[in-house]
Amino acid sequence: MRIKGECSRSGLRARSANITACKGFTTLAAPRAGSGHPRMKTALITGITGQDGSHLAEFLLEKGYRVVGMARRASVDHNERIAHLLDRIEVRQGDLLDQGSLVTILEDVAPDELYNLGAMSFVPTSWAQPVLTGEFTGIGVTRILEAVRAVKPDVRFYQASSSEMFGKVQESPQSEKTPFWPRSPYGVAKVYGHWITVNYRESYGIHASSGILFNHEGPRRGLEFVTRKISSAAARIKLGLQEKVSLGNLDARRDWGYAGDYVRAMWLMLQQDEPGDYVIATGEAHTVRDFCQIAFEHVGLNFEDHVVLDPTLLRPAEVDTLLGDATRARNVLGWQPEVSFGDLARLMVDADVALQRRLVGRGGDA
Ligand code: NAP
Ligand code: F7E
Repeated sequence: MRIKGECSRSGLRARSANITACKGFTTLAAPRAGSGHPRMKTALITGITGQDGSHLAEFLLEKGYRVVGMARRASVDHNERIAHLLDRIEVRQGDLLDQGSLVTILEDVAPDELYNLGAMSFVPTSWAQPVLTGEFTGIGVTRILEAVRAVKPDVRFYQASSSEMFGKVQESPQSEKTPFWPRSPYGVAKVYGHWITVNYRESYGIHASSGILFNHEGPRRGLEFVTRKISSAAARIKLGLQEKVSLGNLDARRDWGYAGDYVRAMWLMLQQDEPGDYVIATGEAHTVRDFCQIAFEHVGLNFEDHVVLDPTLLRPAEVDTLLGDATRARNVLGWQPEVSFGDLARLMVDADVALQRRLVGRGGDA
C-alpha cells in the first residue's frame, strides 16, 4: 500500500491506513470488521459541485471519510470541479427544493456529518431571482433540517452562513456577536438559514453549527465573482486573448481568504463536542483595486491600462466593507488561515495562465 503525500493547497497529509494510492489518486478501502481500525465516517455534502464542495470533498477523503455528494441534475455536465474525484466519491441526485429527495438521501446514506453548502450564491443574481434565492438559500435550510429531524437527528450538521449577513456593518471588525443588516436578497436568505440552524439546535438538540465565512476564493471560484474575473482577465490579457475587463465598484473592501483553508474550519466545527457559531476570516481587508493591482502586476501589467468602469455592474445596495474577527475560531477550533491575500491573488493568476495556455493548446478559447 502506498500513501499519497501532501495535498498541495491545504498542506494536509493522508494519514489514514485506509487510504491507498492509485495512479496518483487516493482510493478508499473499507475497514474490515474487527480489524481494529476506527469505523470509517460518512459525510454528505450538498453543493458538492461548487467551489467549496470540491475542496471539502478532497479534504474529507484525505481524512479517510466516505464522501457522498448531493447534486441536482443538469442537461450538461457540471462536474468540472469534482471530475478528478468521481472515482472516489458517490454522487446522489437531489435538490434543496425537493423535500422527498432530501429524506431519501438521508435514509440511504445515513451520514455522520452533513455539510449544507448548496445555495444560489451569486449576490447580483439574488436581485434578479429573489424568490428562488429565498427558496434555495433560505427555506432550503429548513427542508434539510426537517429531513435531519425526521431521519437522522444525531447527524452533525454544518450550515454555510455568510459575512453578507453583516451587510451594512454595525461594528468593525465583525464577530459572532455583531448584529446582522443584510443588503441583498441573498444576505437576507442567509440570515434566515443561520437563524433556523440556531433554532433547530435550540429546539431539538441537533448538533447544528453555523460557519459565518467571509469571502474565500481560489482557482475553482466561479468566473463571475470579482477575484476570479480579475485573475482570469489578467491571464487572458497577458496572453493576448483579451484587452479590457469591465468592473464595478473598485472601492469595495473584503476580507478575502483561500477556500482550501476555509473548508478545514467547517470540519473542525463538527469535531467539537458542542455545536456553535463561528466567524471564519483572515482579519485583513483589501479593496477590489488592491486585488487588481497585485493580479496584473504579477503578469507584468498595469491594471489601470486594462480596467474599464461599468456602472451597470454597481449593485442596488452595496456591502462597502467587511472585516472579520475570527478570535473564537482561533481559540476554540485552533483554526487560522495559511494563505495570505497577496499569495491568493498570485496563485489564482498562475492557475488562470496555466488554464488559458491549456485551452489555447487545445485550439479552444475560454
Ligand atoms: P458555489 O460555487 O456557487 O456552489 C454552490 C453549490 O450549490 C453548487 O454545487 C450548486 O449546484 C449548488 N446548488 C445551487 N442550488 C441548489 C439546489 N437547489 N439544490 C442543490 N444544490 C444547489 O458556492 P461556494 O462558493 O462553493 O459556496 C458554498 C456555500 O457557502 C454556499 O452556500 C455559499 O452561499 C456559502 N458561502 C460562500 C462564501 C464564499 O466566499 N465562497 C462565503 C460565505 C458563504 P450547481 O452546480 O448545480 O449549480
Ligand atoms: O463581489 C465588487 C462587488 O461577487 C465582491 C459570495 O461568495 O462572498 C461572495 O459575495 C465585491 C462586491 O462577492 C465587480 O460590488 C466590483 O462589493 O466577488 P463578489 P460578494 O458579493 O462579496 C460572500 C461572503 C458570499 O457569501 C457570496 O456567496 O466586488 N465588484 N466589480 C464586483 N463584483 C463582481 N462580481 N463583478 C464585478 O465586476
